[in-house]
Amino acid sequence: MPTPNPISTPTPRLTRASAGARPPAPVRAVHLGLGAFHRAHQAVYTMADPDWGVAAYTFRNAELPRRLTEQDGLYTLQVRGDGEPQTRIVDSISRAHPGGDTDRWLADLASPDVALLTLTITEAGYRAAGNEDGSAIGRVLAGLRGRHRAGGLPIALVPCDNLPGNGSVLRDAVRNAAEGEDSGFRCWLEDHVSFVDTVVDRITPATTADDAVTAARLTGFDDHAPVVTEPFSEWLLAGEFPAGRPAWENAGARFVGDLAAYEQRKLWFLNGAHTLLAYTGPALGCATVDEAVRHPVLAALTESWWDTAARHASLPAEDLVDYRERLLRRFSSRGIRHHLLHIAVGGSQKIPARILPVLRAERSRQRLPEPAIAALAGWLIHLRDREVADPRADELVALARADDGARRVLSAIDTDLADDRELVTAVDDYVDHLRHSVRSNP
Ligand code: CS2
Repeated sequence: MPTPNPISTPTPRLTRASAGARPPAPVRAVHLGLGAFHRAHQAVYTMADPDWGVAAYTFRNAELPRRLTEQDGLYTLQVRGDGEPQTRIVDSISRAHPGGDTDRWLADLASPDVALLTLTITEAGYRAAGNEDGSAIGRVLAGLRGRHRAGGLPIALVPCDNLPGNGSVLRDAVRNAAEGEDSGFRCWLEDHVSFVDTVVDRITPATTADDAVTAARLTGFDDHAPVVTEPFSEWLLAGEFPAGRPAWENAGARFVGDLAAYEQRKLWFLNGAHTLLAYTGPALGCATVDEAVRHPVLAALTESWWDTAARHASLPAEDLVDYRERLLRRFSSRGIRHHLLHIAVGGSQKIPARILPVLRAERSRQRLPEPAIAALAGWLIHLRDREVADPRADELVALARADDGARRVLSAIDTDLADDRELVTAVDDYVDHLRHSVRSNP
């Protein structure tokens, strides 16, 4: 890596030649959902095995594949703890493509060299109707159909989104979408396509313009696609890789028999607290996670959420104590500005995975857990007052703005909870409580 250039010389654009990086590795893995998280997580694990290159696709962002292509797939990862960021040039992406490059997508998935497909398509991506070509599942199905026709070598599908049982969710979505296809293809799907369960973890906010300036200062390269992330990273996987896989364990990935307890810990403790803060923090004037956990009211709500979740969690109490301490350190880090409104996206998919299992367990014991009620009340305020990004936005906003909004919104995600009058009243009261807090914290 060259030393940063003096101001007068132009900063060289980051490419394999300028960075002295190895040539792109042969493509053996395909990724769908190229964004910051894939580049801070799976792509970094894949770097640990130089025999594996990734062809990464995105349907959301036409600009990013163009920028990455100009940089031969390279980008700077800035790992921000509390001190100066550590940088690393990531070189495992061999090619980046816009999702509209259908011929390339089909060719990659049909290729005998390709052994796996990883996905980060958001929680909502798994619910979209599969047989329309525009949905993520539709595209996966088209790719698998082509692979079957091209000889049908086996492949592993590795979803990396925060859903309970993400491997089974993907399997069901793909198999449902394949209903009506010929039985030869459907049998092949059963026998030759493996669906791997995963727990993924690395807090990775959206990149800002300042990040490119910092990347240039620290590396001496002009990088139009940098990524910022935290030091912590975890990847747990359970399932088969019938055509092989990179040695991800060399970068710390763990292959385990059963993920359920870890998945619950991640979804309830980390993601659940995120969702709680995403909907209550803005009401108390906080914009980011680190600001929120420094606010005394929100810090107490977070601890109370963790105490409540711990009553129903499968892992031993000591494990959870350590996990909570570490989470609090991760959330408080000033190195990362993780915007609450970003986490607030897609509540209809996130709340059922993160908050409702604990709430139901508490209601079955006749308890009204304040933090879960606060999360629902905050969501209601969000639906009423803000611009909502959610696959069910239109429906939810209309429900939230009706007279008995709390009951109606709950009925959209869980009809039993909507019939729970005590709960609905508690949520309504908490909306008033949060609104009063806004007035006292302008
Ligand atoms: C966050 C996650 O935006 C969100 O919903 O809760 O992206 C979270 O930062 C990651 O799961 C951390 O691994």
